[in-house]
Amino acid sequence: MNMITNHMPTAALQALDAAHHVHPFSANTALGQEGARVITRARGVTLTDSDGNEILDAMAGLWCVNIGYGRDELAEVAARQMRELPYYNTFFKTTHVPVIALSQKLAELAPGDLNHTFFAAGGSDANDTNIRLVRTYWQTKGKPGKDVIISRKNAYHGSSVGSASLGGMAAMHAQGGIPIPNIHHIGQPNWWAEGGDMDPGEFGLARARELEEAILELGEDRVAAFIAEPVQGAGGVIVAPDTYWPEIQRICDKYEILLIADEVICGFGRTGNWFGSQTLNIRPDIMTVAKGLSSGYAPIGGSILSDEVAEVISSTDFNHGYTYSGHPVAAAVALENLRILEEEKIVEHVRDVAAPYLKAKWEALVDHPLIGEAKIVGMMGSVAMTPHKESRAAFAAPAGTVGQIARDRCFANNLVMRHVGDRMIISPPLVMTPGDIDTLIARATKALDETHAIAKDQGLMDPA
Ligand code: PXG
Repeated sequence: MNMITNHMPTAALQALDAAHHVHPFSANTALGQEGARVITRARGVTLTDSDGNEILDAMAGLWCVNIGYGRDELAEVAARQMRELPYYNTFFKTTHVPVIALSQKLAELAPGDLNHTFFAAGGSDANDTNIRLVRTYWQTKGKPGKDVIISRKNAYHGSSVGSASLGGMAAMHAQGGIPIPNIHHIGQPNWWAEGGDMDPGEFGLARARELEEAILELGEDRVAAFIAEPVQGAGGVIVAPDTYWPEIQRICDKYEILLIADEVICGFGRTGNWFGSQTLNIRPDIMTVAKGLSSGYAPIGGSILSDEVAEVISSTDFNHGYTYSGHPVAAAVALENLRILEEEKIVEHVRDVAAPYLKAKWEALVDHPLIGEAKIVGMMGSVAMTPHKESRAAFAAPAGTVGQIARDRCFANNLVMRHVGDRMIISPPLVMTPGDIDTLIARATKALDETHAIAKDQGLMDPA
């Protein structure tokens, strides 16, 4: 049997990695010189690396391992499905049992009349589907001019040409000729960084009204849809002020545009409900899902459509699909993941136990000398590091300088906590116990103390 095991010394694995593997979102030459950390196994909420270090994973992989690592049930379901039917397509008048069962289950779990799923292999391709889908929807309804999609600066919707165009990451738009035409970006509801002298409520309203201004400026007859993450994830876990989402919903209701909630991170329990749209009380026409759908055990994503959107799309030949749309092994794994989430009441565990416990400890980090703001919704949180809390100042050093130090101190303390610029973010497995959360907070605090000491030593505590 061809097992891929940790059979070489770490340095040899790192050298081979540097020689032949091109990492995503990395400066690969510099990474090759430093050596990538080799992760060899994981159980529960803990990763093990090739040197035997045990690391608490407060990012759930890449925001996805909601049920935690090492669940044999998923491995067994995958093996069984591979033996029964490893692959078949759903293009040419065929279907199969796993995709039928998963579609039905998603219709049951998704709110309102979101009852129909178009499958992809992840979030990027699901959002590409959404671009083609909303434009085809309006074309089919006799309004081909409605082809502009409004999104937000600093949003993350994926890395393909279409989904990265939807996203609002300036560094991504600087490479490779994106965004594609007819994508319009409005401001993000990031009060800490951009709120100026407004109070958070005022600022939330102002940012939501940018949607209305954009619709009026572009013309309602040109706007197809608005897409947003209920809580921005990769942008730094940006939690909008309370005034924001009700106003966005009002605007979407008033004008004839589709609301796409990108639930790739927020879905499947992350915010304390099955979907972030429920936590934020929004009524999307389409939800993008991926990540927590399979807890990352198999690549799968999709677009969940309302009855009305599905009816319009189904009335035409939608010329779109992926080889792996509804892959039977991924669908079977996702279904087993949903069974575990449901039967083990993991969403309830988040809502009633883990999230309230984490929230109290996370928000107390605001008393740390380096932290100016601590935000958390369910099991996704962020803290903003600052040299001067009162003025919400950024550091004089380039954005991310202190963040990178903090990230490295976390790793040194056996904690995976990410940085986005100078914000530190977490998105741990949903199955964390209060004991795991105590460990997380203790390691995070130690890493922040060390970061503060280094920043002072290196003269990095000057405000911009
Ligand atoms: N939408 C959202 C909201 C996401 O967070 C995608 C779409 C794209 O999904 P795929 O499966 O194509 O990756 C994502 C993915 C980061 C990071 O640095 C975040 C994601 C992916 C890679 C890195 O936080 N989110």
